[in-house]
This record gives sequence, structure tokens and C-alpha cells, in this order.
Amino acid sequence: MSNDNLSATISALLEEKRHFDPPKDFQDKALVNDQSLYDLAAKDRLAFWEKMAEGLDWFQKWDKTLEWNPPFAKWFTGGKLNASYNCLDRHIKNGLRNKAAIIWEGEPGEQRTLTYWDMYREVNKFANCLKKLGVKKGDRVTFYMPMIPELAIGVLACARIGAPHSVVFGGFSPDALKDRIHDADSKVLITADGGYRRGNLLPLKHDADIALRECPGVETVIIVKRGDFPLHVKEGRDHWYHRLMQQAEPYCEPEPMDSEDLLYLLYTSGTTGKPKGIMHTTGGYMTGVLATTKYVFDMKPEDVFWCTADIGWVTGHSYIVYGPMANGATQIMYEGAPDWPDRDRFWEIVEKYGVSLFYTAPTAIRAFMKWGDQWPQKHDLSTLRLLGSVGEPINPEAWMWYHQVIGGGRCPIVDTWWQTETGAIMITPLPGVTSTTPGSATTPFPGVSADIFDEQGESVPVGGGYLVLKEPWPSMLRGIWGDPERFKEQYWNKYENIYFAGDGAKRDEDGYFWVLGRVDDVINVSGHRISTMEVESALVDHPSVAESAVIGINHELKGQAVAAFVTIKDGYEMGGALEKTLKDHVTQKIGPIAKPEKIIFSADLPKTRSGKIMRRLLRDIAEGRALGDTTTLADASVVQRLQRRYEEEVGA
Ligand code: 7RM
Repeated sequence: MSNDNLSATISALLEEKRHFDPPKDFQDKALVNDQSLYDLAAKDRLAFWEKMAEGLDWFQKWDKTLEWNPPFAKWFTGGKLNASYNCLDRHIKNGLRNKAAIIWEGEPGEQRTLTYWDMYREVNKFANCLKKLGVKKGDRVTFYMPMIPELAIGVLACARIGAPHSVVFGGFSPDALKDRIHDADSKVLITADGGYRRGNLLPLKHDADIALRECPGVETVIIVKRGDFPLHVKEGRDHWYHRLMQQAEPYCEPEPMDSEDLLYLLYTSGTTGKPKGIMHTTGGYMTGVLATTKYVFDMKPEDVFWCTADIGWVTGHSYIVYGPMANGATQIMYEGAPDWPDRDRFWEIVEKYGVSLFYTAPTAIRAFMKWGDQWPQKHDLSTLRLLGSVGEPINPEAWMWYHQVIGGGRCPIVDTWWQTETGAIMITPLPGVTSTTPGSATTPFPGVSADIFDEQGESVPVGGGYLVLKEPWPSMLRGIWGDPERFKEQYWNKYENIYFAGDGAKRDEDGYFWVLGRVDDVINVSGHRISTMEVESALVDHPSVAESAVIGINHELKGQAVAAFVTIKDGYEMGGALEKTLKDHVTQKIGPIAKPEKIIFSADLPKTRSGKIMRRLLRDIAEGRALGDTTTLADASVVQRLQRRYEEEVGA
């Protein structure tokens, strides 16, 4: 199909507001193709989660399923288990010893396949290295690594000995690393000489050294040798991973952890400048990721799973390390960028390894759309049988493109809503059961009590409000490291004993959830709530628009007005004519109330390294304020260019 034809099809489908039922042959073979899980959970939520927890290997069974002293939950108390045992040992014993666990591809093109046995052996050895260096149960170990198998090995080695890990995304600055090391009070840092990104070298050890100048508490640094990157080795403190491993003993007894022992910390940004160390514990978290990986992705032994996230984010923790490995999956791990050396790198990987389950983010999908259909069309994508989306609302146009061009119209799409704090997927279709609608994450996973509340805490049957979770769930955060007050204040203060997710959402007549984005992304124009996402979605629906970010700006009469930052596709001309066209287009799609007051054309939008558009910075630009914290930006120069453009365009 040509681009134009496809766009026409997509528009037509959008107007139909179609539902996509699970394809018949998919449904016939799906792990779940009826209401049984929903029924079980509706009848007895705790019995449902007990059943899910039984999918793990426990050294000692729990006494109590849930102890709930709001806002503090304990799950499966009295139970003992080990996360690394569940990801490795039990598979070795159950016939998966020679199954590929991780098929890794480096950005320059190297390939490594590690079987479950390989992973088991490496994790055991590395756990012994850590022990020998004095790491004990409860000690926090920080990672600053590229996407290489040693990151997964290191994390699982920590889990084996009961040392909570804190993975800091390798794209963060030395400053961000330093703050996180301090907050977690880590004495050990595991890093690499470097990693590859778009053909460039990320000098990780060099950057780590900058952070370490101000981290006197770090006594031990372990360096994985990824390439031939120049670096400084500090005698006494720094150790090469491969040297340590040469002398390591092959077996390390897995530490029997209490269900509520800390498994990891993961830092995420909140409304203040200081990142929050989200705490996840062992039994409940493992239960959540085991169950959701299996049922949301319909994961079967023969599948090849690929989650394109970095392990530095929660998506990589739950759906690269713990969920897939606890399920004994074969998965792809890729080090680099999707457009290196060319814009078909992902599709080349899908074809080469026969990926069947593919999980990525809307920001990536929109980039692929912008690059054009010719890239995926160069490859045989017929092994794909399910597609997933996570990280932000997916606009219906991107959903349709994903469905048609990547999924060939035959793959169910699971749009999964969850957060670092929730640990595991919360709102999602079950691919063999749920009829999907582009743009909606559909309904809560069994055992999850999501709802939409108004300001007063009344449930909104149809319409918009705040997304909440009314009952505790096993993989929920247990707190913010070192800051119980902030934990209460952030999540439990808006409604009594109810988790406030910080997202706005609406429920449609079918009871489907539409997550609209963070509540600070909702604009109030003349008393009407407009989601930035709705306007963005309308803009991206126009053939000229590649990507857009919408913010609210102060307006004398309306309170707030809509301003849209827009990047356009090749072949279109920015300027007054297109501006008018786009304003009319939004008016036509949503109504005059959503019509942007201003459209600012720009070559790029400011994004975090995980691809989230930083609307806060756009608001700063639009309101002529000094820029707030820019340290989490992927490319800091984008905002300077934008500031200049904004001044040119609107004479601010
Ligand atoms: C997994 C992850 C969490 C925030 C969350 C939302 C947004 C994530 C979706 C989504 C709409 C989705 N963790 N979000 N998934 N919004 N539809 N399917 O991204 O902690 O980094 O971010 O991301 O705003 O609150 S996160």
C-alpha cells in the first residue's frame, strides 16, 4: 500500500472508532481466551494473587497473603524466596538448561547468545565476586552500564545475595549518577569502560569517575570491558570484571529472602527536583511481573520476546530482567539506537531472530512513522504475533500505523499502562480476550482495582477524572527510599487509603480507560478540560505533522489557552498557511475550544532520554521563564533552539 493510501485507510478507521477483536487464530491458541482470570479475581482478589504467586518457587510458603496498614502493604509475609533462583535455577532443573535466555546484539553488530545455563553460571560466579569484595545482604549496589548482558547478570547476582540494586540509566549525567549514589548510600558501583550509541562511544567509566570525585563512600568499582575505551583505573578501588570472574567459584547459594526484603531501588523523577528512590520488594514484585509477562504477552515457550527498553528504566527491570526470565523466555537484548546504521535496524533484528512478541514505546513508533514505511517494508516481519506499547498515551494514528505496517493487520496490540511505582502492568488488554480500541489501554489486569475519581473522591462512571488504584496490589512500591513522608504526601494524600497515580484518565461508555497523561498535562480552557494528548493526537492526525507537544499557556480571558509545538514531515513547508491549516484541523477534530492559540514549528522537541516530552520546559519557554531543571534532557541544545524559534515566531 502506498503512503497516501495507508493514510486514507487510517483516517477512515479512526472515524469508525473501530474495535479490534482478537484475531480468531490468535484467540484459539491464546493462554487465556475467556473470562476465567477476570472472574476469579472478581470473586476473590487475594485468591487470584495467591494463584499467581504459586507460579514462583518458594523456599518457604507464606503465612499471610496481605497485611494492609495503609499506605503500607506487605504481601506473602512469612514466605521465603530468591528472585535469581526463580529466574535461573528452577529453569536449569526443569529442562531449559540449553534454552537461549538472552540473544544479545551490540550496536556495531556483534552477537552473543547466552543460554539459561550460561546465565546461571555467570550470575553464580559474579555473586561470589561481590561477596568476596564484601558486599552483604542489604547493601545497595549502583549500576551505570550500557545495554550488555553483564548488566542483567550483575542485577541477578545482586538479587542472589540479597543486595538491592540501583540501576542508573547509562545516558544520565555524572551529576545525576552522583545524586543517586548519595541517596542510596552505595559503597559499590558497577560500570563499563563504555558503550555504543549511534556509532559514538559513551565513555561510562570516564563519566563515572567525574561522579565519583564527589562520592567518597564508594569503596569498590567494578568495570566491565565492553570495548577498547580509554580509562583510568584507580588502584585498590577499581577492579576489572573479567579478572574477578577468572578466579570466581562456580556456585553461590541463593540467599533465602523474606518476601518483603528489598529487591531494588529505582530512581524516578517527581514534581520536585530531587529524584525518588522507588522501593520494590521480592515476593509481591516477582508475582506481579511473572503473571503480567505471561498473560499480557501471551508468552509461550517458543516465543522470542523483545522489549526495546533500556534496563535503566522500570520497563527493562520488569520486562527484560525479571518477568521474562522468571518465565524462562528467550529474549532479544539490543545495545544501540534504532536508526543505526540505518533506520531499519529494529526490523532487521526482528527478521534475523524471528521476534514474535515486540514491546516498544509510542515515541519510537512515531519516529518510525516519520521515517516512512519503506524501512519496515524491506523486512519479513511475519514472525511477529503480538505488539505492545508502553510509556505514554499512544495516539490512534500511531496505533493504526503500528497495527497495519508493523503488525500486518494480524497482531493484537497491548497498550499497557503502568508506572515505576506500580512495578508491573496495571491496565491492559488480555490479547486473547479483549477487544481493543486505538488509544485506549482498555481495562485493568485481573486483580487490579483501577478507577477514575473526581476531585471529591467519587467514582466517575463515564467521563474524565483522576486515575486511582483502590486496593493494594503485590508489585506496588513499598515506599520512597529514606522519605516515608514524601511517599504518603505524593501518593496517598489526595484520597484516603487510595493510591493516586498522578495521571488523568477518562472512562468511555464501554468502561474502557483512556489514560490522558500526567495531570499537569491537562489544560483548562474556559473551564473545559482538554488533554494535551487529545490535541496532540489531532495534530499528528494531519499528514504534515510528525510530532507535536501541546501545553497550556496563560490567557487573559480563557484562563489557559492551547499552544502547540510541532515538527513537520519532509516535503511540507512551515509558515502561516500551514499554521492556519493545522488550527482548522484541530477545530475540526475536537472543536473550537481546542484550537491552538499558537503553533510553533520546530525541528525537535525536548525529550527525556526515555522519550517523554518535557512539557514543563516548553511551558517555561512559552512563558518566558528561566528554564527549570534540564539535566534529564536527551539533548540540551534543543531547548535553546526552541527558545530562539519561539521568540522569532511569537515575538515573546
Ligand atoms: C512504564 C513507565 C509512568 C507514566 C504514567 C503515565 C505514562 C505509561 C502509559 C502511559 C498512557 C500508557 N513507567 N504512561 N504507560 N500513559 N498510556 N500505556 O513508563 O514511571 O516511567 O512512567 O508514564 O503518565 O504515569 S514510568
